[in-house]
Amino acid sequence: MFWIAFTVFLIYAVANSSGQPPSCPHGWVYNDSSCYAFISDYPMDWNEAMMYCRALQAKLVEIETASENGFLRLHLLDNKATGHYWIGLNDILSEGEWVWMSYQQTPTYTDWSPGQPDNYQQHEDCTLLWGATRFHWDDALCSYKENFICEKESSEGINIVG
Ligand SMILES: [Ca+2]
Ligand SMILES: [Ca+2]
Repeated sequence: MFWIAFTVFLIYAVANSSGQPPSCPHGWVYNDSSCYAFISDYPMDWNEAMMYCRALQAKLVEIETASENGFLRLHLLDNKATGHYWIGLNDILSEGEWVWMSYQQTPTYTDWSPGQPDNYQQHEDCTLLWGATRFHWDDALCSYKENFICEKESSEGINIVG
């Protein structure tokens, strides 16, 4: 009996010793070195959402890979999220030239909904994860009040000295 208990303890200890646990602020969700806040209680226009994330030392989410995109969509679908979620992609400066907000970088990965971006009525410059297409992307009016997602780096592996 002792050995069974000891072995169980060992397996438990080994399983939990693989580095520091990823660290995100309370209420944020961890994935692959980033922390995400899904904010649906205070719908905001695109600019307000960007400022709100900034105030949290974060940015409006920037999606660089299919795996990050898949994680976000799955999280929304799993949680039966409704509405739409702003992301940090826009073509405000130059129509049709989409850039991620923080470094004005052209996206290397996109996941537009069928027929999007359509710049409907020549006024759609901001991007959201569109509930109607299970959160594939759509360009929309920046002034719409929508939910949004903030992203920041997790504190995993960062040693605070002093
Ligand atoms: Ca990202
Ligand atoms: Ca559109």
